[in-house]
Amino acid sequence: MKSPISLGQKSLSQLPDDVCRPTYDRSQVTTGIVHVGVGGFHRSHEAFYTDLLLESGEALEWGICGVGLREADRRMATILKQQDYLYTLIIKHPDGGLETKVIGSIVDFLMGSDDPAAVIDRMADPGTKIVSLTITEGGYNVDPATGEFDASNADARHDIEHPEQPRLVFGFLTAALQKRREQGLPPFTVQSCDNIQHNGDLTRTMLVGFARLQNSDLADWIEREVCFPNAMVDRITPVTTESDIELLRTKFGIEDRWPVVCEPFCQWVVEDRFSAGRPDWQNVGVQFVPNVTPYEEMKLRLLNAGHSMLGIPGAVYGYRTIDECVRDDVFRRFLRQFFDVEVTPVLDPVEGIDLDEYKASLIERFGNPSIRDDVSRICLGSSSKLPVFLMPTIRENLASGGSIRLAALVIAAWCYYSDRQANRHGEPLAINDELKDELHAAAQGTRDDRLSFLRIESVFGDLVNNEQFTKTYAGMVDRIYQSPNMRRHMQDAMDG
Ligand code: CS2
Repeated sequence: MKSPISLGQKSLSQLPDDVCRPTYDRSQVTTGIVHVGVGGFHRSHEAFYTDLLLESGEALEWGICGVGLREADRRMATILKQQDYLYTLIIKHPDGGLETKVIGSIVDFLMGSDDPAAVIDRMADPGTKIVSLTITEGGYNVDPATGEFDASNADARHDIEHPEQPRLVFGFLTAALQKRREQGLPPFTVQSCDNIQHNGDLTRTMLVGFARLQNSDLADWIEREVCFPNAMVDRITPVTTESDIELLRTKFGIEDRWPVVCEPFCQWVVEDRFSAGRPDWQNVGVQFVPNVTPYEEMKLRLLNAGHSMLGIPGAVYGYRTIDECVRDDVFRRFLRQFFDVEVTPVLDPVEGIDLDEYKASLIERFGNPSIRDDVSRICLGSSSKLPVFLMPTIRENLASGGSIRLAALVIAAWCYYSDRQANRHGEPLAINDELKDELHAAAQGTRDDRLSFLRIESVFGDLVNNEQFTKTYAGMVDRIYQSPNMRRHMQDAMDG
């Protein structure tokens, strides 16, 4: 067999014919977008849409410069650089069909910790029109008690005192906006691509809150001049595995050290408010709408919550992937019942969307056997996901007298998971979460106080004071601790 071709600008023309690749002149592409947090999702979503747009040959000023702010980003920075910022997107269809597409829209990458000034300068450059973010639900530094910027965080305190050497994204954005203002440039748009309701509004509150601690005049200017469009983003992007790398090598003859895998489905619904113009993303399938709220709510409360409703009990039961959960009839019916009985009654109608079809399509997407989305990816960061994905549904059901049984069961399963750190067979389950220690300690308290886990205020707020919830929850905890056979408890919760 011929040896595989190392992915890079020079080798693009040698790739097999069935691999799509950029046909635009990448040497002419300039940075219009600076993106903070280049992981799998950015590369399957915004960079994918932007690559499609660059293919039209008329938008070469909209290239992307990636930015990493954490040491964990260094591996991505190094690999992308070695590959001239190219990577392969492997789109996996449910029937096993594969599409491979080399994406060329990322044209540069900077590490904030190596050279903060370079990142600030790039954001402040007149060519930059948008700074977009995928910093995860936990990255917004929200004080759970007030909903405002949490200034007690050590990095935040550092950034307030050292405006030129920031560590947090908000420090970088503020420094760059300050620079643009001094130079009489219009501000860039700050575009959040994280799974948070009103992600733009939240980013604005956090950034203005941070900036106010440094310079209140600048904070006023940001509040007045910068646009933060809300957006709903969607494409299931599992963690890349060694076997994906091997597949590219053996089946396509490509040596790519960090390809991205995703499902065929892709959606981006964005409010059309931009401070300094935007790419014509509408030409490549992005929807621009005046108000994204109903779309966001539908996606977060059904898709994202649905993932956790399978992934947490699935992990405890001993399943490895989401599609494995969906193939189990009990798990699949549990998910559908959660959608129909707990979410739908408290969801606002979404114009132009047939909710029945949407729910069915989610179950089909989750069941895509080629995606093999690991339950560990879903369980990761649950302490910042569930307050966004699941808590609003629970709160609204409690207020309206609706059902909370299925959600309570999953929270009880999460407590068991955090306590034992093992599945029902005793095999280890890692807690991968910023609140790891707190989750574990609170869950361990369950033996003496069955509501101990619910007392984590930053996750559950005052849920522990709701008797209707705690009664149901305590019963679920008892059963799971007696026997962690989640499948049986899911069946019982549906029956009861
Ligand atoms: C998942 C999301 O992280 C999670 O819990 O629900 O990453 C999900 O796959 C994406 O939002 C799909 O658009």
